[in-house]
Amino acid sequence: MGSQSDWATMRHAADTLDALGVPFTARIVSAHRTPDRLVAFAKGAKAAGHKVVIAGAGGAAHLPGMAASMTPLPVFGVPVETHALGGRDSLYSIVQMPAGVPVGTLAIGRAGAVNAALLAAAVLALSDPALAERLDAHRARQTAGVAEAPRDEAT
Ligand code: RP5
Repeated sequence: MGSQSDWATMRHAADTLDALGVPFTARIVSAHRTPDRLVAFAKGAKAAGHKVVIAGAGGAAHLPGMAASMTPLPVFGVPVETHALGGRDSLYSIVQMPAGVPVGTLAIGRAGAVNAALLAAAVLALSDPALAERLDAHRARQTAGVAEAPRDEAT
């Protein structure tokens, strides 16, 4: 993620990966404030053993696209919600990549962070049958948790 301030959003990706038993590393890598760290991370990500990159950033959110330009790994981008523009700035900064350098762009905020983790897990599950089973179980629990009718919220 681009900043400590992104962690409130990106921790939902981390929590989801934890729940699925997917190991990960969480790092602050700013495209603007720590560009050398970004280059080192992105260029070394595959050799370091990473399989998928989830990049969350807000505002002028260049992190996912720049990371994608320097690694052959799949990159999923999470637009972090911003005070100034509600995260539309983040979304537009991440989603409209030029043809040839893809970033799989998710929804703004928590939903995007959770779904980035689920997508990353789905990619990894293609070559990990045990993880595929855990993903199926996760989906089944989610389905079972949806009530057939609404109830009044507790006050
Ligand atoms: C981006 O700027 C970060 O991804 C963050 O969402 C945003 C604001 O960063 P802070 O000023 O809160 O560190 O680079």
